[in-house]
Amino acid sequence: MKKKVSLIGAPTDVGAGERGSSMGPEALRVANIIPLLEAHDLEVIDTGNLSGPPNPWLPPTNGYRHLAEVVAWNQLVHEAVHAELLKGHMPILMGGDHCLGIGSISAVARHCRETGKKLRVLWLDAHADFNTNLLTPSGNIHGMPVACLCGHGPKELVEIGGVVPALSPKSMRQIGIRSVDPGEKRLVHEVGLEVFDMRYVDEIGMRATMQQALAGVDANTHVHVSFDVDFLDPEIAPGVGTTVLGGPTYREAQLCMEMIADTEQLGSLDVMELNPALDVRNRTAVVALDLIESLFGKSTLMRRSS
Ligand SMILES: [Mn+2]
Repeated sequence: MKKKVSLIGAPTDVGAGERGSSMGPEALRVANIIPLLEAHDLEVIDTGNLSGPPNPWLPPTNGYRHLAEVVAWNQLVHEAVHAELLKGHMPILMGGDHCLGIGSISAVARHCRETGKKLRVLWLDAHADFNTNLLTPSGNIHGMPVACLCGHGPKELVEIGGVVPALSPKSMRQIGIRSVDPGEKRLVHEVGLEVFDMRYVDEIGMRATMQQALAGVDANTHVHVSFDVDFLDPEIAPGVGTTVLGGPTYREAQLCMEMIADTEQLGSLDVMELNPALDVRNRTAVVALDLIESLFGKSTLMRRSS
């Protein structure tokens, strides 16, 4: 029987500092996400787009921008992702800005608790997304999802998964990080989050980095990938709101995805921060999809699959 994959569109940019990631789901559809996944022997169900509150575009209150809207969107995402997991489908959340990782990953963690699975979250991002309202320079909640998942943040977001913290920092590995605010850095160290930043990737290479990030993943592990498209070097992926120079090259990113695919434990995926308003002829969506195909076992090279 074919594996079933459910696409969930979350067209919002309420957590971002730049408008446009709300168009991300459609950009992925236009770049053919459905037929491309079907070509990898998957049954693809497009559940359509979630419908949440509009972006009021207001300044921060108490260090948060649009907290009520962010909460509403994350509750919708949490329920949608959890419902697909219950059906035995693999959810692919099409963002949307990365604040929605709170709803998505809290749902995956809840599902793992309910089914007795171990969880490994791979956070592919230029940013650690570990800000709090006291540390944040901007108030944009897309800089805070990992902190919220680990129990640091507003009650409404921290409690979305039913258990606090929704995620133990021990379950997460961050890869590709190259932009962290000073206060954020302190907190990341304090909670003991394992971060493979770009310096690390430069020094030991993507292969050894991924071997470490995937160490301990076994047949009872649910691997969740939270793919912020700004993980990639802006040279290949200009269509994001917060580009940071010095990200993984195309080949490095391919290797990263291929090594995740090799584990055969991918259980859910977020594709976040794709911003067609900043893109060039949808090329960032095309690159993101190319990498997603590798995550689903597309073999670009000469190896035989076993
Ligand atoms: Mn992010």
